[in-house]
Amino acid sequence: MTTTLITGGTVVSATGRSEADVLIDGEKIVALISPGTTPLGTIAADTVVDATGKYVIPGGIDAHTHFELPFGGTEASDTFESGTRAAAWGGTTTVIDFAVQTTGTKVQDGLAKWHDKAAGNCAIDYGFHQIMGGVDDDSLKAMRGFVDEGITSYKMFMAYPGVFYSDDGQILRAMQTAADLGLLTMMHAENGPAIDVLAAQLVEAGKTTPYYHGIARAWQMEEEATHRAIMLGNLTGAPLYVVHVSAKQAVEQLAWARDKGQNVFGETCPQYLYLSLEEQLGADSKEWGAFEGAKWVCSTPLRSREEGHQDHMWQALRTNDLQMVSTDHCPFCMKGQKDLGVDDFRKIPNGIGSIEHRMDLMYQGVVTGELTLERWVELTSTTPARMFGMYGQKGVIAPGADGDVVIYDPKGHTTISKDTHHMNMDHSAWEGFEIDGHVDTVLSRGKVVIDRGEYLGAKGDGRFVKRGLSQYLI
Ligand code: DUC
Ligand code: ZN
Ligand code: ZN
Repeated sequence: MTTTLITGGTVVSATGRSEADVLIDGEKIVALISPGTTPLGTIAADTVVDATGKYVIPGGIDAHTHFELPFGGTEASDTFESGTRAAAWGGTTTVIDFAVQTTGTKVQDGLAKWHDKAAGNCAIDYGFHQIMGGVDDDSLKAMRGFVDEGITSYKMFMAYPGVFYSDDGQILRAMQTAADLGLLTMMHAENGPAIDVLAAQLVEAGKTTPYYHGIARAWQMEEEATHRAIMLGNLTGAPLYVVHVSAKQAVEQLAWARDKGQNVFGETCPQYLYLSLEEQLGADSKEWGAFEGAKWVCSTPLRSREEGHQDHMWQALRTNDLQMVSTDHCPFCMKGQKDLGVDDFRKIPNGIGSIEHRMDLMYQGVVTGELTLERWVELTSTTPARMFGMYGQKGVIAPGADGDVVIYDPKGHTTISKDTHHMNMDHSAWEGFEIDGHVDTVLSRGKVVIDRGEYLGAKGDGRFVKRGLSQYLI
C-alpha cells in the first residue's frame, strides 16, 4: 500500500476551511494533520504532494451524466472511457450515469447493458440511476430489486412521448412503490405532450431553427410539470428530485413545496446559470449560419436572460431552494449528429457536454461572489454524496473516506476550447470562456490521476459504487 501526503493546502469542506495536511493510505484518507502537530510521529509518505497556496477539496461528484445514451437516432458521443477521463481532467472523481430502460424493454436488461458498457472502461468511480421508460407490472416488480443493486434513485420523464414518457398514472404507481422502498424519484419535469403540439405548430409555420426549440419548450411547460410532480410526490409520500431545473417559476414551485416541509429537491446545471435563449439558441455564425444554436439545444432549454431565469438560479443556489449542480452531460457532435436537425429543430439530438468544466464553471461563482468556497464544495460534491447515498465514502475529506481529492489552484487560468478539451466533441458549448482557477492535481481512491497537466489514470481504474438510500431527506 502506498501512502500519499498532501501538504500545505487549505482543506475546504461544506462547512469550513482549515490549514491541514491530508494523509492517504492506499485508497483511503486516514488523517488530517494540523500544522505544528505530529500525532502520527514523523510521517514519511511514499509520495508528497505540495498544495501550498491551493485548495484541497473532496473530488467532484457529477450526479447526472449520459454516456453513450441512444437519443434521436444517434448516441451521445462520450463513451464511459472518454467521458470519465474528461471528468477526471475537470476534477470530478465520481459520476452517476443513467441506465436506460426504454418503452417495451425490461428494466433488468437495461441495467445489465449499462454495467457492460461501464465495467472495465471508467477512469473514475461510477454509479447508476435507473431510467424507467415504461411503468408496468414488470418494471414495478423490478424496482423492488433496486436497493440490493445499489441503485437507490430512478428517473421518469414527463416529456418525450413515445420514447421515455410516463403518464400521470404510471408516475403515481412508480412513486407509490418508491415511497415504499425509500427510493428517490428523479423527474424530468416538462409537459411533453403539450410541447410536441407547440413544436409541430412552429415547424408548420416555417419556424424550424434551433431558437424555436426554446420557444416550444416554454417555461410554463416546466412550471406546470414541476407542480404536477410535486403534487404526486405529496400524495404518495415519495421524495422527489427534479433534474435540470432552468425556469425560475419551477424553482418557485420547489421552494413552495419545501417551505411546507415536503421532501422536494432540485438541481440546476451550468448552462442554465451562464447561457441564454437569446445569446446561444438564437446565435448564428459564418460556419453554421442560423444552425449555430444547435450546439445549445438541450432539454430543459436555455431560458431568456431578459426574464431573469439565470439570476434566479444563482440566488436559489445560495438560499438552498436548489441543492446541487450537475451537468446533464449529454454530448453530440455538430457534424453527423446535431446536423440531423438542420431543417427541423425537433430532430436535433438534445444535449450539451460540460463534464470537464463543471468544477471550474462553478468556481467562477466564488470568484464573482455569488457563492462561498464552502458552498462551491457543497453544491458540487458534498450534497451529491448525501443526496444519493454515498456520504462518508465520497463527498468529504475525513478519515475513512475514499482518497478522492482535488487540489485546486485559485491562481490558475484556463480558456475553454474544443481544441484543448478532452470530451469527445467537435465543438464546445463553452468556447472562449475564461476560467479563473485551475484543477491542478486529482486523486481518485488514492491514485494520482491528474498531475499538473498530465493524465496518469487508466481505463478500468473506476469501480461501480453501490449506493445507499438518500442521506438528505428532511
Ligand atoms: N435532456 C437533454 O438535454 N439530453 C438528454 C435527455 C434530457 O432530458
Ligand atoms: Zn431529462
Ligand atoms: Zn439527463
